[in-house]
Amino acid sequence: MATAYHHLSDYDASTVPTASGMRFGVVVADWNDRFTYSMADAAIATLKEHGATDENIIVKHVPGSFELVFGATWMVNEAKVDAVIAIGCVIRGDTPHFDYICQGTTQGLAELNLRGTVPVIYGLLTCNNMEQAEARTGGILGNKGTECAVTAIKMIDYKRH
Ligand code: DLZ
Repeated sequence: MATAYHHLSDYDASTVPTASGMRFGVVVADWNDRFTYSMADAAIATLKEHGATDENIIVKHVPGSFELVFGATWMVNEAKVDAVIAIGCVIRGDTPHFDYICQGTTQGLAELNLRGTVPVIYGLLTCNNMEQAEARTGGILGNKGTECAVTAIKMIDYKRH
């Protein structure tokens, strides 16, 4: 569903399995931290609301969104998590840099998913401006972090059944 019609923090809690015993990796890019930290906070709060414990939520930071691929790979290989939530925010500038970061990061995260072992959840905001990022990180469209957390729980459950 298009974001314009979908509030990112709205979901039916009765459809979400318990996250008790599930182990999550949260990789957060520090670029545009005003937005990425808000998404990470929302993701962690939602995981806990559904029963995840602090010791089962491993949070690590990377400098920018481009490093999310390495960060997520590390989580999969070394941290033995059941799912990874990759959180970043790229905002369009004057050069094509935006396109390269978005493309490289998206491709990398997609390739990790193709391994078919640990689901990697796409928490990368790709925005034309600050207003769009604001709207999706606790603004009028909710918080993308909440949506990512619910998706992570559902994907771990998918693997188990
Ligand atoms: C260099 C850069 C630029 C221009 N913009 C962003 C951005 O909007 N969001 C983001 O997460 N990261 C940005 N970066 C940093 C790159 O992701 C990366 O950290 C550097 O190119 C070093 O590899």
